[in-house]
Amino acid sequence: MSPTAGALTQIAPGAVLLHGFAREADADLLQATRSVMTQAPLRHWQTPGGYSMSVAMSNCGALGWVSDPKGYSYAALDPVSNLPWPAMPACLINEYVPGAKLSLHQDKDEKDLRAPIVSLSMGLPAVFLFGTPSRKDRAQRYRLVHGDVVVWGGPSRLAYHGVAALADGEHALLGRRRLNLTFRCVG
Ligand code: MD3
Ligand code: FE
Repeated sequence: MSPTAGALTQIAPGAVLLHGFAREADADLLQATRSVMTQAPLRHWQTPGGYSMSVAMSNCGALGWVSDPKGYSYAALDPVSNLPWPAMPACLINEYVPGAKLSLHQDKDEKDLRAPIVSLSMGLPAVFLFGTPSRKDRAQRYRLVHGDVVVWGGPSRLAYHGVAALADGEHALLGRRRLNLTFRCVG
């Protein structure tokens, strides 16, 4: 069972899980997200290691996160269409289909690491892995469900984190997938 909507879980100093915080707004959020994904289609970026990511990504706002064999960056244009990203709500959109995962990593491509990252989960539940700023420390597991919002700041901003391979399932609103939106101060 997930905690009831409105409950808070302190994950670590600077990291708070707001259970079901965005659930009532889900239809509006999905509509806005669909509009972004129509303008800037989801893409499987190539990593510097030469792999194609299982997570599909889109962006909106002034700068969007992209990757190619030369490295990661925040770019003003979608490298595929060469068009600017759709207007705010400024965020990175990740789509997970069953089996898709995101390996343990730190988010440090943003210019001002004092700003927190806010994430919103929609659709199928995910097992979120949350470690510490040291790669060697074992990661804790948290279940993130539809409508959950997490704020990651302060001492948690540089923690290693990832998403375990998505389990198959069917979500009433989103279908067979999970969307994750992250709002970040990048420029
Ligand atoms: C903790 N996305 O896009 S969101 C990512 O569910 C990313 O798609 C995951 O990690 C996803 O980089 C997790 C939660 C999140 C985002 C950024 C963080 C947790 C974080 C930055 C620092 C610490
Ligand atoms: Fe991340």
